Amino acid sequence: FNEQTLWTGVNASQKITGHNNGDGAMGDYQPFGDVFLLFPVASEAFTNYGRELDLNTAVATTRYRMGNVAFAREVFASHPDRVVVMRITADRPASLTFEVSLKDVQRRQLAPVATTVDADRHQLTFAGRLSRPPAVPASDLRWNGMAYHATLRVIAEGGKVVASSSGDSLSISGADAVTLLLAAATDYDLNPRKNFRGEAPAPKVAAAIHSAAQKPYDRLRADHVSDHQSLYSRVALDLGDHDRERIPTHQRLKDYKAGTTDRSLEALLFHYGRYLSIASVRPSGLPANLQGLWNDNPTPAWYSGYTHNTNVQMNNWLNETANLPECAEPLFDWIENIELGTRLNPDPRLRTELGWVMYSTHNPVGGNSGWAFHLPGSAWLSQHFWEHYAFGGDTEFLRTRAYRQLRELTRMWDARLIAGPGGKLITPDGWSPEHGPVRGPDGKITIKEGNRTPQPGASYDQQIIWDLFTNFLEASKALDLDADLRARITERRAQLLGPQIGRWGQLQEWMEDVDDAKHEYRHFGHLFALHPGRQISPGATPEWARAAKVTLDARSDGNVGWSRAWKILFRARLHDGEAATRVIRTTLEYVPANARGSGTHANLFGAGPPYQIDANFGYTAGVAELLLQSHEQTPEGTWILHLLPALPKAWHTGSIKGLRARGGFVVDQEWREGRLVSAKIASALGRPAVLRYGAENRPLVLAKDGSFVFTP
Ligand code: FUC
Repeated sequence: FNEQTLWTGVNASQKITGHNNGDGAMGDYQPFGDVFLLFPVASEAFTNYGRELDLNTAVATTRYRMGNVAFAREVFASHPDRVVVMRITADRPASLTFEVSLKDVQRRQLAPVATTVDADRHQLTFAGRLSRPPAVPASDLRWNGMAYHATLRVIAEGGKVVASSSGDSLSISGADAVTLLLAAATDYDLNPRKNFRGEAPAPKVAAAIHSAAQKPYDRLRADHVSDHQSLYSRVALDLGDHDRERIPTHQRLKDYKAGTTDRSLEALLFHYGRYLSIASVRPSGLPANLQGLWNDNPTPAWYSGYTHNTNVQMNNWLNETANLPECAEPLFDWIENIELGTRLNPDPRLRTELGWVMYSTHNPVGGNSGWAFHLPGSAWLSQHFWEHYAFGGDTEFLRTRAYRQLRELTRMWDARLIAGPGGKLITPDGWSPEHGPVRGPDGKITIKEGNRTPQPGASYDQQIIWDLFTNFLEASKALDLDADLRARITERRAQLLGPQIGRWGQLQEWMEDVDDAKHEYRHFGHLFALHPGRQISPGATPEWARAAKVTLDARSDGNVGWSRAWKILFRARLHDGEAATRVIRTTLEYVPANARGSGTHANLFGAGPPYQIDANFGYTAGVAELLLQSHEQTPEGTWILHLLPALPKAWHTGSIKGLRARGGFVVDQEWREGRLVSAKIASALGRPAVLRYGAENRPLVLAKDGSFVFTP
């Protein structure tokens, strides 16, 4: 169970070293423990077995029959009550007899952590502190002693609960119904100044168990459902094909792979991304890591941490468009924490006079893997601050948090730029994740994965800097600040080396025309300007857009999960619903449990490989982008709300409610036979907009909280 978080810990002033696959020791996001339910050996066969997760309620249910008794279990993780709740019921009285145990899964303590039994309160508890193995010197602060605590309370209706003979579990016999409450916590705090230590976990756990135990099960469930629905119900997508919804998901995935049409499965995966974000990211917590918060592996891939050259960003795109701005908030705390952590870090590469810089990967305790210094990473992350303002219009957020990032990073990049070919401004030592050109002894250039030789004027850097400058210019205008700097940056932006079209019609990844049309690679640093940037669009820069298409066409519709999701977004921005449809089909390629491959597992987790959640979040963002876009502006800076910009032909009839657009709008759309029937636009801010549908552009002026129904 990962309701609460646990890391083995890296001190703020340390960096961790290692390779891509975590060894479980250093700053990984870790599984916490296990709950075991041990039932007597079945005397009769199970029948009618089924499991489901209801995305509308965020409750998971298991049902089965044994003999003439029907059993059911419901499980949910309650955000308002800070507990994981399981309710076990049977349709005949006194049918529940089982043993429950709770086990620590950490192995990095000096002494094993035992579970204690409180037979009076029907409670199991373990508490530990991660400590330093004898072989590790005291100076090694990576073993920073995080404290953790978990308690499971058994509430039985009818029957008896006693400590079992094994001494570390509870035995329930002859109960009518049982509710299990599980609370877990650590003393983690996202604060490098406090060495990531905060309140002790035991009182937090005791308080959560105590208050949850006062509530009847139905109340716990209702509070959980209403909390979930307050976020989940904002958006609704209907693409038809409802008759397939009765078929088990793994079967639908198999049928889909065999070529069956299942638009409702495509819609389900969209909703699942929203569900996952709601279930894993809430204000004052952490942003979703590479596995969301569902890593169950003590040696997780890439430390179950945060990679900032695509993955963290992809985890967050849906939060703005798919109407979950609350779920975007932890990212800002997280970015500010990395910034602070880099200032406390003695690593000389992290010293800057202006702005701040970072590595490509971080863990939640201030460590970085030391892998791939990532100069434009902070500028890319600052885009999220801008977007949060662009969508939500919170001027206070812009003034107090976003603007500082945009301004300081703009000043940093302004100072770093040098004159390149033709007097254009270029970055002196760029990179395109995660590969680069190498010149062999014969003078021949090949693109080598992992190569990080600095590349002046790399498109990735150039495009991120353009985006940063643009966001700064708009923010400073909105706040009416720094007119002089704005004038300077306006000029500097115009002098930046822009996207270049190469010898095979492609958008160049590097300043020199060295792209290899046969190099099928997962990263697209050079398409940043198409998405999530806004420098390239089919309407405003048709030649660059054509070149971006050539680049995309040269790579497959497949590759790792997150790469597929990004391709949906690129195709959406190119207004190409048909190409996006091809990528959607590859995204939903079924990957059986424990098989390695890219696509979707039976529980709908994106298979990286291995399982990586950016594929899920990116897919949801991609579907939203196919149906509504708002990143383009008029020359006066008014956002253009582009209705159904890339509707796939296969989704000929449907509706979507509740997507957000920049400028503080929420848009509902309904279409039939591929044509928009009507769109309702609601304005939260009363700002002007332009409505675009096909070739039609019409200005829209709405009062604050006003709305308008558009029929083409
Ligand atoms: C980047 C990607 C990998 C993986 C890792 C977590 O390094 O290139 O595919 O997603 O992050």
